[in-house]
Amino acid sequence: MRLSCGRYTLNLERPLIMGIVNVTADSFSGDGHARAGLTAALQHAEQLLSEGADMLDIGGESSRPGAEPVSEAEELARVVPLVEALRNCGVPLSVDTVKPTVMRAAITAGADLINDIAALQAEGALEAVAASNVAVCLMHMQGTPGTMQADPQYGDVVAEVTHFLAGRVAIAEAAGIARERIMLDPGFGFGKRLEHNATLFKALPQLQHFDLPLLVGVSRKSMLGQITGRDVSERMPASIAAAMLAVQQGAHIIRVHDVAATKDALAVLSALGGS
Ligand code: YH5
Repeated sequence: MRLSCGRYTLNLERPLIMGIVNVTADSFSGDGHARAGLTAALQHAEQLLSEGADMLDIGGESSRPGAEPVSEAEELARVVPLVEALRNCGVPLSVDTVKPTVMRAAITAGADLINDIAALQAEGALEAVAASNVAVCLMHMQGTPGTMQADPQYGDVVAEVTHFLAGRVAIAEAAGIARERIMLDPGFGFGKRLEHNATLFKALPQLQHFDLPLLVGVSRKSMLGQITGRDVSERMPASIAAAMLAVQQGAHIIRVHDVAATKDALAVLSALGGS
């Protein structure tokens, strides 16, 4: 399996680690100088690269349940300088955004992948990606980040997620985004209770039927807190276990906070595991 990803063609025969880089503090002070948020994010990115991240996912707007929305200007100010600073870091750069203006600016600045939790449903998002050669991750979400965890409801969660993703793939292809540029993500925690997440997780092999790369993001999420009773600061072991299971179930790319630990676990899985 391969993914055409901006300046890169990724070979997905081995699982790849996507390291999470959040730029969430304000990037600019009143006098226009970059502030702590940007410097901290750049340092964090460099740390993840030194730990062996295969790609970085840069996000300027938190999509955690109930998080505050960020203005377009603020998101641009957070994301674009970071992409520019990292564009020659040697690995593909993903940008986690739902905003077409941010997509276009990030692509111009050097992004190779748009990671859109809204699966290009915003007005102008399909066109922003189609006009480039970057890859896109199409993710399933029920509702919006502000309210998605209030009362998620499904008849058949696997059927609904599969149906949604199939529709978005068809729309993306019709808009001119080649299949080679598309990957899929069931969106763990996005409008899903623990039972929905567990059902979907066990159904990951069924999502192989798209014959598209699968991205899985479970690192530190509430579902792991519910399973273990641990606070977010103590969820690394649970995150590693879930990431290894995801890979065994067919995930090609795992989106994680803890790159070094995940890399060790993947090495053990590769040496001693089934695949
Ligand atoms: C994802 O799954 N997730 S942002 C709450 C947490 C910890 C982490 C309560 N962007 C995904 O990581 N993009 C996010 O603790 C994503 N797939 C893709 N493609 C949410 C997140 C998180 C939320």
